[in-house]
Parts: sequence; C-alpha cells; structure tokens
Amino acid sequence: MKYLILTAFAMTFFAIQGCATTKNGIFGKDKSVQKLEKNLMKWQKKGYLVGHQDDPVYGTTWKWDYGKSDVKSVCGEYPAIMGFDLGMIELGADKNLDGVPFSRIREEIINQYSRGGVITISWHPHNPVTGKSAWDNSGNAVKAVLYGGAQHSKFEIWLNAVAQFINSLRTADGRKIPVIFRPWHEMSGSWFWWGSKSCTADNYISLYQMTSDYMKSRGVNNILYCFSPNSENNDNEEHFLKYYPGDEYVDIIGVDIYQFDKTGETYAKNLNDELNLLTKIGKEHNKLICLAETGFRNTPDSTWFTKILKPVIDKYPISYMLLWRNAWDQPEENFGPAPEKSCAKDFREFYKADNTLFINDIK
Ligand code: BMA
Repeated sequence: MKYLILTAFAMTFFAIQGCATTKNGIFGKDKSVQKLEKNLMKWQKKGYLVGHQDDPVYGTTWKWDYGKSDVKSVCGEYPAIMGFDLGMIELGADKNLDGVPFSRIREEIINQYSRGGVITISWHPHNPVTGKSAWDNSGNAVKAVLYGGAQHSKFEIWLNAVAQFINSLRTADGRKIPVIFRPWHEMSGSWFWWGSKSCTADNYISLYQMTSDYMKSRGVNNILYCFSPNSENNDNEEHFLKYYPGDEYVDIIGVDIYQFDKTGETYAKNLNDELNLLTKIGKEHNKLICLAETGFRNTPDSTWFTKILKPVIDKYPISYMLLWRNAWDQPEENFGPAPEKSCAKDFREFYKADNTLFINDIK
C-alpha cells in the first residue's frame, strides 16, 4: 500500500513537472531568464530601460569601431538595452542584412551582458518561397513553412541556425545569456511575408508557436519572447490580439510605433492610444509591456525626446523602449541620438531624468 501511494505521488509529481516544462511557462526557462524577468519587473518600478538598435557596432558617422556608441558619445553612458538583428543567419551568411558579422553580434551581446545590460534580438529572414528579402510579401510563405508545407524542411534548417546562435550566447564560464527574442514582429502591417496581407491569423499563430516549440526542442531556454505588432490596425483589444499566440508563448507584449508626421501630433496621439491599450492588455494577461521599436526618422525635431516622446511614455508602465538603428549605410535611416544631430542636447536632458534608465541605473 505504502509503495502504491508513493508511486501514485511520484507519477502525479512528474506529470505536473512534465506539463510545466512542455509549455513556455517560466518553469521551462533557464535560471538566467527567470532572473531577467524579475529584474525587468523591479526596474519597471523605477522607470523604463532606454535602448538602441545596433548601438555598439555602427553609428551615423562610423562603423565597426570597438567601444564606440552614438548614445554613449552623446550622454556618456551605454543604453540599458541593445537590439541586434539576425536577418540572413538563415542563409548561412557570415554577416547580417545590415553588414554586421554574426561573430561581432555575439561578442557585443556578451559585452552588454557582462556590463549588466539587457539584449533584444529581432529577425528579418528572407522570404523562404521567393528567396527575396523579408519585405517580399508574396508567395503565401507562412503556409509553406508550417508542418506539411512545401518549405517546412528547409525552414527547420533556418530555425536551427537561429537556435544555434542563441544557444551559443554564453559567458566566459559557460553560463547562458538571457535574451528577449522578438520574432515575427509588425505582423499587423502588410510589408513582411508574415504580415497581415500574406497569411491568416491562424497561420501566423502556428508560425509563432512552431518557432518557439522548435527552439525548445533544441534546448534553447534562454529566451523571453516578445510579441510586437505595429500600430496599424490596432485600434482595439480584439485587433491587437488578433495574432496573439497565447499567454504560454509570450512573456512581453510590445508595440512598434514610429513618427511619420512633421509636428508629432499624430504620433503622440497614436502612441498614447496604443500604450493605453497595451497597459490594459498587459494587466489582463499578466505580462510585461514595452515600446519595442520607435523613433522619428533622422529626428528633424531638436526637442523630440523631451517634448514629444517622453511626456507620453512617462504615463505608462513600459519596461523598456528601443530606438531603432543609426544606419551607417543609409543617410537618413537614423533614429537614435548622435553627436552631430540637432537633437543631441535634448537627448542629454532625456538622459538626466530619473526614470530614463541607462546602463549604470540597472547595475
Ligand atoms: C529596417 C530598416 C532596414 C534594416 C532592417 C533590419 O527597419 O532599418 O534598413 O535592414 O530594419 O535592421
């Protein structure tokens, strides 16, 4: 009898454990990820992490120097969060779609982690059907990569390239480095092959879940998943969650919003509306929220950071915001501060505020 009770107890225990680890719930995650999530919650009480895409690899007037950063050149400190993109890793390339060597990305991720910072990874993979860029939305590509689809086997090789890269992110003593992975972003717009014009919501959800399940099957457990639509077609909760893969697949809910109007009036309204909605959704789903990408191309407004952006984001419990890249290869493709830009002085004011968190604020 005693053995029977013990066996029943053990079976129940392992069944519960098994359940917990088959989902993306925090139970199946590496310890480093659990710590990152806790820290993000803690920091969120002080303010929001300020971030910049590709910050330590190039800027408006330089590329590939070590130890350089446009954000640091302007305010003296590295951003608290840095973004990197894996586009073209799926093709076996040495450099990503913006010419950054993957070995350098790995190095900078390790550097950012060892200085106490946070890392987020996006991915602009090529269209698996047409072989063109991520912006080629033709070919019904999402359906083709799902289980049973004509491109599924090839796509597993692509996912494997991402899995291997994320698995290779380790400290010198072999510990895993946690990252916020944000695949299949801006799906509510129509420009990417995984966007609203190119697949059904059901197919999109399957793609997101398949990606996460695949990572897990390869032992990649150092990821917090971020789901981030853009502001198009997102005027209410139902629209916002149309492509949501489910609470067990997502850790952070974000949104990508850029300023396109000259004065910022439309942007500020849009940002307010979206962050309001996101705050509500975050509470209901018990998730952290963030402004996953933002910026005003070339920042022609010299007080944009303190007069347009800050007054809005200060009102919402976002854990981080990420300014998009200061491209080395496209003159006006810059969204962060840089010494020669007219917004540099204003960015220093933005930096001085107590609630804008840079690397030294989160050590
Ligand atoms: C986009 C643009 C592109 C770039 C891509 C990935 O938003 O900045 O020029 O190639 O991101 O970084």
